[in-house]
Amino acid sequence: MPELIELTTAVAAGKRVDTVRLTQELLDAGHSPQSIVEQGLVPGMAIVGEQFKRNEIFVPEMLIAARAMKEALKVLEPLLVKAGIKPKYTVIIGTVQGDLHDIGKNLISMMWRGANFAVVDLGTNVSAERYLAAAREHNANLVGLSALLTTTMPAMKETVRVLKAAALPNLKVMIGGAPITQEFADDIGADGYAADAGTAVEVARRLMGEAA
Ligand code: B1M
Repeated sequence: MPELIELTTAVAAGKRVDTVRLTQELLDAGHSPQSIVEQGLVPGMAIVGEQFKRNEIFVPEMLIAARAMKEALKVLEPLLVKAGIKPKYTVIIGTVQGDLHDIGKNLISMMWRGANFAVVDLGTNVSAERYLAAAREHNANLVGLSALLTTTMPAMKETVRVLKAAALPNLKVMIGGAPITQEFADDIGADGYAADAGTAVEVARRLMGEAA
């Protein structure tokens, strides 16, 4: 039976075929999809980040690791997203303007779908105006903003400002991403912050007035 650490090593090395195989084998061995993501795949991307910071690898290697992770998430997605009854809440999600990182955002999107939210995913590099237009069009209950770069945190602040200025009834705004903290969320007036995908479900439910 494979160990989660083998999956971490495979994704960090960008070994797509091994990553997908180990993901399936861990599932078959009884590991939950959540534990595979949180204890297998995410630590692999953290290793990649550290290596990049130390100039041991460069953007192409990061991309190859990201591709391996995405393939593994395709295996897990149907299990994370249960076929549910009609969703009660509509949420918009996207990565803020200037930021192209989408793995964390995709993970939150999957978890929210699994929690029976209707999710409209705007992708990456989303301007404040696009978030607002989508919130209006879909009569959204929640807008989720993701940012992975310290340089795109100002775009997050601007998006929160634009959404709050529009004063759409009952619209909540939630933020997250590696450089984001609760303190930053409080500073820019976001209604909620979550550090990871599991907490993102709890926080979204709480913002909708549901028990987490
Ligand atoms: Co980039 N990158 N990257 N990158 N990249 C980071 C973020 C970095 C920390 C690496 C490093 O230096 N150690 C660094 C940012 C430094 C900083 O700003 N302080 C960095 C850099 C510098 C860059 C470039 C500028 C590099 C360059 O070109 N010189 C460039 C920027 C491009 C751009 O966006 N304009 C760049 C490019 C890329 C790739 C395209 C090669 C690739 C992205 C591929 C893709 O996403 N499709 C990439 C990758 C893979 C990474 C790392 C290695 C991994 C990111 C990831 O997917 N993590 C990353 C290092 C790291 O994070 N340790 C790094 C796994 C994912 C599951 O975690 O996204 O954090 P994460 O999501 C988590 C939480 O943050 C949270 O929940 C998720 C699940 O637990 N969360 C939310 C996220 N969004 C949320 C929203 C919520 C709630 C929670 O509510 C709405």
